[in-house]
Amino acid sequence: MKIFFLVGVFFAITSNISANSVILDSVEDFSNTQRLNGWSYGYYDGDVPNAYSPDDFEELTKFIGNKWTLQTGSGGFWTEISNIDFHPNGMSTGEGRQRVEHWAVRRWISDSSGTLSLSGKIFKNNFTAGNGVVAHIFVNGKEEFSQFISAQDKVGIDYSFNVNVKIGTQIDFAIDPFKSQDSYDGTTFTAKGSLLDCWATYKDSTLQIPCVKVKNAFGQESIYKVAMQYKSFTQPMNFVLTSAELITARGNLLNNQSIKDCWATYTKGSLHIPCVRVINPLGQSKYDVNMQFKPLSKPMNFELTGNKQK
Ligand SMILES: [Ca+2]
Repeated sequence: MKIFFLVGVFFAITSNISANSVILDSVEDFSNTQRLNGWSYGYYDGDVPNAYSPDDFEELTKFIGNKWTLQTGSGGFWTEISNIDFHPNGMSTGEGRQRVEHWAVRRWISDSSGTLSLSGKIFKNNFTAGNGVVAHIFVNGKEEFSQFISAQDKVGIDYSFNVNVKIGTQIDFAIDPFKSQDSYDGTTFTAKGSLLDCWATYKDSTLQIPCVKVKNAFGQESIYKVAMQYKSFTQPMNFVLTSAELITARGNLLNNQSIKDCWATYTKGSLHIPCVRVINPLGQSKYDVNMQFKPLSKPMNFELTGNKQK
C-alpha cells in the first residue's frame, strides 16, 4: 500500500530532468565559422527528392552584419540566421527577393553520447503581420517536434524533450515560412542541451536525485526527479521530501545504457540511490545509499538505513 501513497502524494509536474553539462547552446555557440562548436548554418531549398528535410540541407555562404545569409537585397533572399533569429524565404515574398521557398536551418552535430535534455524558446520577433511560421526539429532525419507560431505571437512557446544522441547524431532546427509566405517571418528559436547525469548530489543539506524509477504494485514504472532536505540533528539521518516532479521523456530514458547504473529505485517503501556525490567545502566523496520511507509521514519522510562509500 505504501507505493500507492507515494504515487498519490508526488506532484505530477511535466518537466525535464535537470542536467549538469551543457553541450550545446545555440546563442552562446553562435559564430561566423561554419561547423565551429558543432554548428552549421544553412537552409533547405527543395532541390532534392526528399525536399524540405535534412537531406535538403545546404550551408549559407555569407556572414554579414552578424548574420549568416545567402544573398541580401533585391535579387537575393530573405533567408538568414543570427545568434537568436531565423528568417526563411517564400514563393510569396517582397522587396524584390527571389520567389523560392527556403527554410532557414541551424544544424548541430553531437560530439557526445548519452541522453540529451533539449530545450529552448520559439517566438515571433517580427510580429507586425504575416501568416506565421512553423518551427521543426529533426533528429537524424526524423521529425521529433513541430510547432506553428502565429504571426503576432511574441510570447511563443518553451519546448523541452529528451533525445538519445551518439557521436555524429545530427539535429536540425528549422523555420519554414508556412505556405511559402515569408512576410514578417523573423522568428527567435533557441536551443540548449545538456547531457543527462543520473548522479544524485548532496550539498548544503539538500539531496537532489535526478532519476528515480518508481515501480507500482502492477509493475508499472514512472520516472521522477526528487529533492529532499536533511532534518537537522536527527539520528539516524532523516530526510523530508521537498519536491517530486514526474518526468516525461520522449527518448528511451529507462533503457539508456550510459546512465543506467545510476538510476535510483523506489519499491515498496525502500529507496536505493546507487550514486550520490556528497559535496562539501573540502571536496567530494561518493556513496551508495539506502533509505526507508517512514509510514504515514507527511510530508514524506525517509530514514537513512545504510550507506557505503564507493
Ligand atoms: Ca510566413
